[in-house]
Amino acid sequence: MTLVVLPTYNERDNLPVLVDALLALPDVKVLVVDDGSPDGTGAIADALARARPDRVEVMHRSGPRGLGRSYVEGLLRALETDAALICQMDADLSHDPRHLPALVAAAGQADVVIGSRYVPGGAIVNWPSRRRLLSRLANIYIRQITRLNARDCTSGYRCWRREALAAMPLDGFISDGYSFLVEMLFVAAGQGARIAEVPITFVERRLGQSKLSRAVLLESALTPWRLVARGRSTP
Ligand SMILES: Nc1nc2c(ncn2[C@@H]2O[C@H](COP(=O)(O)OP(=O)(O)OP(=O)(O)O)[C@@H](O)[C@H]2O)c(=O)[nH]1
Ligand SMILES: [Mg+2]
Repeated sequence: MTLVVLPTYNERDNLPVLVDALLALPDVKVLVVDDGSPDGTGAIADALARARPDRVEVMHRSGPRGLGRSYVEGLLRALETDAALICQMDADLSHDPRHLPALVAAAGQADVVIGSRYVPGGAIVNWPSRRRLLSRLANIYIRQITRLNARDCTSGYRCWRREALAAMPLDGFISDGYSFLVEMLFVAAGQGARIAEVPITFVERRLGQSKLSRAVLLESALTPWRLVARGRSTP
């Protein structure tokens, strides 16, 4: 069984479409981690779970919201299930479920598979050139500092073998925003995980709003340095 963890914050229009598409795939279950969305995404997720209790589960967070914290809680819960593969993806329809079978297939030969915009065949639809440049530069920056090999270190579309995920000390992670994704790859690579990439077409969200703030961007700029510093201080 493959379990897909979906962090949500104000995704009321996107979540039902995404969950429907995911449940159309065989052997896939969904875990929604909602951060007390003011737009009522949590209640919509509950309704989806009531309709398909065998395949949809919802966690409701309270307290400070955060993508990283949501992932920690969701992934730890995912590890309590019998899922052999645990996936993560954005809930704003930027990550098309039609790519999921390719990620799952590649996990036969890898510990983590990245749905990648920056390998041959990958693409981005509806991003202005400024946003493309920012993402490109972010990846060059991260690769230079962390020495990670992956082309797309910031993609949130991934498929993990459960053993690789279980080996990571998720509780001890230092980042909370989007850089949580970079930290996951960095820790996995440090543990010798085999990292693979398969091309995806990323489509910018059409509904709802981005949560990319200045604070999140700053954290993303600092995290690679903090990761290598920590890497040097622990044997
Ligand atoms: N649980 C939780 N989910 C979050 C939080 N911030 C963002 N998300 C979810 O994380 C995913 C990615 O967030 P987005 O706002 O789409 O970020 P982005 O893709 O960089 O920005 P856009 O290009 O504007 O979509 C979406 O499913 C969001 O709902 C948060 O604080 N808590
Ligand atoms: Mg998005």
